[in-house]
Amino acid sequence: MNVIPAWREGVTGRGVVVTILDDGLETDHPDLIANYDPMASYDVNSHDSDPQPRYDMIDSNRHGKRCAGVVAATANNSLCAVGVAYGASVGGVRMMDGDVTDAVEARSLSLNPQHVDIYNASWGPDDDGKTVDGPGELATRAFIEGVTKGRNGKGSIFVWASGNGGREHDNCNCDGYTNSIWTLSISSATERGEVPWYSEICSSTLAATYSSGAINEKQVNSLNFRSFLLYKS
Ligand SMILES: [Ca+2]
Ligand SMILES: [Ca+2]
Ligand SMILES: [Ca+2]
Repeated sequence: MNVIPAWREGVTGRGVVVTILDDGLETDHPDLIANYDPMASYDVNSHDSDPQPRYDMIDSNRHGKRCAGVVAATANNSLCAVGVAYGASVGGVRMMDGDVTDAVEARSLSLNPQHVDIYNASWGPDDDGKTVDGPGELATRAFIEGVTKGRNGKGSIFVWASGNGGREHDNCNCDGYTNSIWTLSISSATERGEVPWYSEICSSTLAATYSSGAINEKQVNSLNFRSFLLYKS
């Protein structure tokens, strides 16, 4: 990702607060605990302040932790990975592990907007190649409030995944979250710089970054730490 020259200039994400709107976040993960920010975290699904994921046998709620690690896993601790912005503070909003209603989305998108700088989301309409949908009334209001009043008036930053419906020929232009003027829509590239099988190609995409490729290419790889311990035992 050509990120090392940025680190050398001292740009590590220090002073920046990111929250991951997803299926939860392992707050005590050994590679996240140092950068974990409770003020950037909430559990919308269970109405409490702890976004710890719900564990099951197939570790289905690992995506939020995975995103948080890519952003802000701790550097130089001889553990796991290094986040692109390893100096950033990171929190998680648990909101995918239940019905994702307009109210759930709005609550997540408006968490502590004077503290959180960047909201990272990878959800939206079904990636089935036939659903055209976008944010409802409450989520739309949350976007507008965020970009006009968040970050003390500088505007909240909403980063959006462009979608995983490539196999179904889904098109991210038909996704009202990625094509919104209030979000930055980010696509992915394989380690060889090619379009991955799941990727959706559309004009609302602002940038692309490396992510998992095909089975014989590099993947973003992770388990929840507690699940990892379970598998090892
Ligand atoms: Ca909880
Ligand atoms: Ca690490
Ligand atoms: Ca899609």
